[in-house]
Amino acid sequence: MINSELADIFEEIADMLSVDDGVSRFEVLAYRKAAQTLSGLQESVLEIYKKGGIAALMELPGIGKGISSSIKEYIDTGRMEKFEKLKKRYPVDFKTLTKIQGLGAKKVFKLYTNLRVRNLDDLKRAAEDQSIRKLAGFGAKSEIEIRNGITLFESSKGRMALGTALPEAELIIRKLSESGLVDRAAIAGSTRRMRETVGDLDLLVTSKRPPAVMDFIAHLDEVADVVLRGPTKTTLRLKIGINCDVRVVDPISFGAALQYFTGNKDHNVKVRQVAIRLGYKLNEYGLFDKKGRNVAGLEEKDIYDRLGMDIMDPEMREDRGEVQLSLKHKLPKVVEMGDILGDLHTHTNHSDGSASIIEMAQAAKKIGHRYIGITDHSKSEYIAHGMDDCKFAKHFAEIDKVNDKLDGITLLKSSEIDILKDGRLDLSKKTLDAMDYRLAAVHQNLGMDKASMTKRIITALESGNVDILAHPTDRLINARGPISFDLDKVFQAAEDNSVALEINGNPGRLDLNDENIIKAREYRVMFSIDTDSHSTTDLMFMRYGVSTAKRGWLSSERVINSMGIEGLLKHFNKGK
Ligand code: DGT
Ligand code: CA
Ligand code: CA
Repeated sequence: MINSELADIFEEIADMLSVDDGVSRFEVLAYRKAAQTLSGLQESVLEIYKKGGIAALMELPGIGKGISSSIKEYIDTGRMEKFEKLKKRYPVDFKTLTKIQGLGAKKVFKLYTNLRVRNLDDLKRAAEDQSIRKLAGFGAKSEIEIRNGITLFESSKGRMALGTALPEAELIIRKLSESGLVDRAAIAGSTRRMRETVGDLDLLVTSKRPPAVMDFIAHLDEVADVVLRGPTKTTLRLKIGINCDVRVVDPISFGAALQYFTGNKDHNVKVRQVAIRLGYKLNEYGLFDKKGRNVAGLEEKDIYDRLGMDIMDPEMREDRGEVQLSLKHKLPKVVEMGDILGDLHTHTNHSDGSASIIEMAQAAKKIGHRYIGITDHSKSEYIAHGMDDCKFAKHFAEIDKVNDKLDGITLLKSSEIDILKDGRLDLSKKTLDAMDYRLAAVHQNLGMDKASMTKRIITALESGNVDILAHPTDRLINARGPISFDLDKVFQAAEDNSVALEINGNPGRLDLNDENIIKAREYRVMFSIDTDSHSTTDLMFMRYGVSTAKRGWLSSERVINSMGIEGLLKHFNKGK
């Protein structure tokens, strides 16, 4: 969707401006904020602009006059003059290079001016022939980090983060639905299972006019190329850099096709084995008895019913034992969006967020939350404008003031406290005690060895001053691997010290991920599903967190933010 194109452009503008000492930090920040807003926005800016013009754009958080006119320029002409000019001046692929672990814009620029590194191939060469380590400010260690970063980047290439893929799939589905050409339309595949990355999109529709549907999708704005076109299946190359399979299926097969193309493949194999055992044949056209009669296929549920199984959420269809449990009617009940009563990890413009406290509270109320925890950064995160003890005193007073004015939602005072290298927290006991709860995270010195990192995290958990361990592994999807620590030891320490583990729903993180949730569930720990919002629109990331929890088979009883405010505060105050 155009949102991600624009977000990439603004991010790259920010990168290019940031290497120029003559440009103010605020201008750079303005572009980063805009990029952040756009990448979190679930509705297409093109639609927003069509409906409400520049004024509607300017209502978006962090989008001012200049940036909204740049958006308009891009919508109208497909180009942005400012970007083109900067690109001429810096013929460097900032977009790719800054994705490599260990490289920010400034370092990329240094590599360009000193070693003429313009793209990934140049970077590989420079890392291989050991010229990076000779540069001031780099060294052997950072050269190795860069080399590992390149490997990680290349191994993830081709799979797109769910946070980009899902809104795109939803946009195309909506366009198909509004076209008047289709009767039913659905997302299938890994996107429907809410896997953290997606290889290609799989869409299903029913239509009385399949050729017209194929024509329609081939001409969508989002399409770069038609890779393959058949009478009922078209494969598109989308501009965002991912393929999309669109299949037109017979209405009586819609449920069967949805079941089949949702997968995953191993789940399908197991379900098909059940069908065979019962004397049926199952494929994407339906469930058929021995005589070849179609006995189910209209709805997905009809198929599972007929096989004596309970239908499960798509997130659970990963062949992790769900087929066997479903046959015994013993599937666990997993957390749902409706269970979530609040968000315990959000930022405001008091640190690196773009919205004010009251704006965040109102936005949270609007989506049905009963409470929202404000967790602005602590001082060690100086890049994110982290606050010291003195600033926190004022900040909390401000939250109290806003809270008094609010109706129907409660603000909770907290912070995303930095866990220092030695495991200490970087705020005073007095500040920590003034909070309703304490969320802590590792942000710096990520390269520590396993034993030291384990000790560092456990020291923090044992301090008695941590209620939630935020984004525990600190990985960034497709960009940065997890920090290295002993998961079992940390989960045990979380159990011993009543620290909840976060499931960070920010689609760039999804941390803990499904596999780690499954592992952590073995311990008597609670979980907190949060968004790590940096703007009001980011609050919508909750669905990614909940789906990740579903993929980890987590029940709502294990989720602290499914509690009402009284229960939650009681939980935090236990043992104090
Ligand atoms: P992806 O695209 O790599 O993120 O993962 P999926 O799960 O979307 O896989 P994809 O697009 O290759 O196929 C979509 C679904 O179609 C897959 O989840 C299950 C079904 N499917 C594909 N190939 C087979 C197969 O050989 N056997 C069975 N039973 N199902 C298949
Ligand atoms: Ca797929
Ligand atoms: Ca596919």
